Amino acid sequence: FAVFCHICSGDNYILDDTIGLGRAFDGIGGLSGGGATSRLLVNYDEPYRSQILDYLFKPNFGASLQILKVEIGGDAQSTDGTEPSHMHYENDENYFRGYEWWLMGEAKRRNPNITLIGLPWAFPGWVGHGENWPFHFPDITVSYVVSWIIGAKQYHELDIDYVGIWNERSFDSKYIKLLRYTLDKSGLERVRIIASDNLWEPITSFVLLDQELQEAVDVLGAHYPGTTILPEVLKTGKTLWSSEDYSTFNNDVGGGCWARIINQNYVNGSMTATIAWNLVSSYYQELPFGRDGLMTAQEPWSGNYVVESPIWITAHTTQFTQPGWRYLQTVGHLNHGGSYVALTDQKGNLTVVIETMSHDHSVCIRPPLLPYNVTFQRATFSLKGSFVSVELQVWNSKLDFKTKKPVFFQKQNPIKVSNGSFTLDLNVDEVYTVTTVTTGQKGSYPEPPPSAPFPKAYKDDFNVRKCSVFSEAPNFADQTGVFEYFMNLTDPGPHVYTLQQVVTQRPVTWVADADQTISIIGDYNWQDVNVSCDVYMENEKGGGVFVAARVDKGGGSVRSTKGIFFWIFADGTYKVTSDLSGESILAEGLSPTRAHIWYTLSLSVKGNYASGELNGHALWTNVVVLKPKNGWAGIGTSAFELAQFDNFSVHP
Ligand code: 147
Ligand code: CA
Repeated sequence: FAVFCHICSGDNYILDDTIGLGRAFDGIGGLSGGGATSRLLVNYDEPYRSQILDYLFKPNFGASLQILKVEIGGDAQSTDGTEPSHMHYENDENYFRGYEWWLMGEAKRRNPNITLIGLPWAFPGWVGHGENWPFHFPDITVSYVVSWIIGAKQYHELDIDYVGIWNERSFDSKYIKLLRYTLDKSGLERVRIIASDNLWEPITSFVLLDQELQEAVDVLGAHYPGTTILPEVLKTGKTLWSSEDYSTFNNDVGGGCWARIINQNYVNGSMTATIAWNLVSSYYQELPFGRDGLMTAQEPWSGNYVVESPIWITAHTTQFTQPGWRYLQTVGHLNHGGSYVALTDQKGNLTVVIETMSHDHSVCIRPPLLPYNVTFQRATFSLKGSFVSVELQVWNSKLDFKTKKPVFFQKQNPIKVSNGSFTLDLNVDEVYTVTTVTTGQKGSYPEPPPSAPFPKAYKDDFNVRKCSVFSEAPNFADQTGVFEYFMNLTDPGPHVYTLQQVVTQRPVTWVADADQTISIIGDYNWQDVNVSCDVYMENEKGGGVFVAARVDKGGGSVRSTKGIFFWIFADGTYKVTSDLSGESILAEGLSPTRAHIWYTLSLSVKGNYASGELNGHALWTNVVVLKPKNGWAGIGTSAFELAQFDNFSVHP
C-alpha cells in the first residue's frame, strides 16, 4: 500500500520566496564564431535570412536569445574557418569586415535588451610581435581589443557588455588588470570582464590569491562544465557562467542535452548563464562539428534552413524570463530523475522549468555523462510566499524516440492552482514550463525551399562595386588567411574588382593554421570538376597561387588538407600537388609566370586524371590523381602573402 500510495500521490516540491532568493539570472545565449560558424548565413536571400534571425532573436517567437556572444576576428583559423580582424596590420583599422557587426545589429534590432559579448580566439601576427603569444606586449593587445569595443559603438551603435580574454588558452593577470584599467580610462566602465573562458582552474585560484585580479574580473566563465563547479569556485563570490557549452549535433538528443544543461548548470553549478556553441550552423557540414548549432542554415544557395529542437528547448526558458530575474532557492532534482528551476521577476511573476531528460537522450559532446535513471513521476508543486496565482500557463515539449513524433513547445491548457499547488504527470524526456507569463508564442513561417546541393555550375566575377555590405564573397569559406573584396583603382582593364588574400604574417594562432592560405567553396561530394580562376601574384619573391579541386579538409586540421592543387609561382615554375602543404608533388616544371601579371588558371579533374591550363593552353595533362576522391573547390596562396583572384568559376 505504501508503494502504491507513493506513486498515486507523487512527490511534493515547494516553490517559496519567503526564505530568500537565489542568484540573478543572466540569460541563455548563442555563440557566433570560434570560428566562422555564421559564414553562410549572410548570403541567404530574403525573406529567409530574416526568418532565421527571427527564430534566433525575436522575442516571443523562437529561441528569443538573451545573449549573443561573438568572436573578435583574429585572421586565424578558429574551428570552421577564419574571421577577419578589424586590424590586419598595425596601422590598419576597419570596422566593416566580416559579419559579426551585422549579426549583432540584427540581434539588437530584434531585441534591444540582448547582452553582447566579444571574445578573441586569435590575433593578427603584429599583436604578438612575431611570437605566437598575445601577452608579451599587454598594452598592444589591450589597445587592439579596446579598439574593437570602441569601434562597435562608433560605427555600429553597439554597446558591448562583456569582453573575454583568450578563448580556451592561457590568461595573464597583468593583461586582465591592464584591460580593466584601460576600459575604465576609455569611458567603458560599463564593459565587464569574463575570465577565463577555459576551465574553472587556474583562474579561480588566481582570483582568490590576487585582490586586484579579483576586482578586475566580473564573471568566471567556464566551458563545457558538465553542469558542475569545483568547491573553491564559490569562495570567489563571483557570478558564474557556462560561457561556452552544448556543441552537440542538433538532433533531438542535442535538444535533450540542451534542456538538461540549461536547468542543471544552475541546479548543480550555480551558473546563471549558458551559452551555446554555436548559434546557428551556417558552415559547410563536412567541416568540424557540422550541425552543432541551435538550428541549421547551411544552404544559402537553396534557401533551405531547419529550425531544430534546441530552438524550442531554449524558448522554454527565454520566453518566460528576463536577465535580472532571480532564481528561487527552491530549485533542485526531481525524485525520479530530472530537475526543476524556478525564477521570479520579484513583482509576482513566476516561471518554473522542469526537465526529465534521460541519460541516453541528453548526452552532450563533452564531458562524459555518468549513468542515471529517469522514470515516470507525478510531481506536485506547492506555491508559497508571493506566488498565489490562480492560473498558470503550461508549455510542453516531448522528445519521442519511439514513435519519432516529438512535440516541441506546445501550449497546453492553463493549470488552475488549487489549495496553492499544481500537479504534473511527468513522462521521461519532457520539458514543461509552468508560468504566470502569458506572452509565449510558437512563431512560425511557411516551410522554406527544399534542401538542394550547391549549384554545379557556379561563377563569381567579384564585381560588387559599392553594393556589398559584406567584405567577403558569397560561399567562400576561408580556412587559413582572409579573402576580401578588393578594388584596383589603377587597373585599366578587366580586373578592377577582385578578391584579395590580405593576411601577410602568420597570426597568433588558436590552432595550427596552414603555412599556405586557402578558401574553399562548393560541394564536398564533387568529384569531376573544372575549377578556373584569374590569379595575380603581388609577392615578387617567392609568390605563389593555386586553384584546387577535391579539397578534403578545413578547420583545425587544415594543415593536413589533401586534394588536387595546381600552383604557379612568381619564379617561373608550376607544380601539381596532392596536398596543401605542397610536399606531395604529382608534376612540376617551368611556366612563364611572375608577379604583377594576370593569368588564367584552369584545373580539370576527371576520374583518376587531372590536367591544367595556363591562359587557355595546356600546361600539364593526364596526371594521375588517386586520392582524395571528392571534396570542395579552393583557391589560395603558397604563403601569407598578398594575391588577387578574379572570375572564379567551377563547372562539371
Ligand atoms: C571549443 C571551442 O571554443 C569552439 O570554438 C569550438 O571549437 C568547440 C567545438 O566543440 O570547442 O573548444 C573545445 C575543444 C576541445 C574541448 C573543449 C572545448 N575538449 O576537448 O574538452
Ligand atoms: Ca572582377
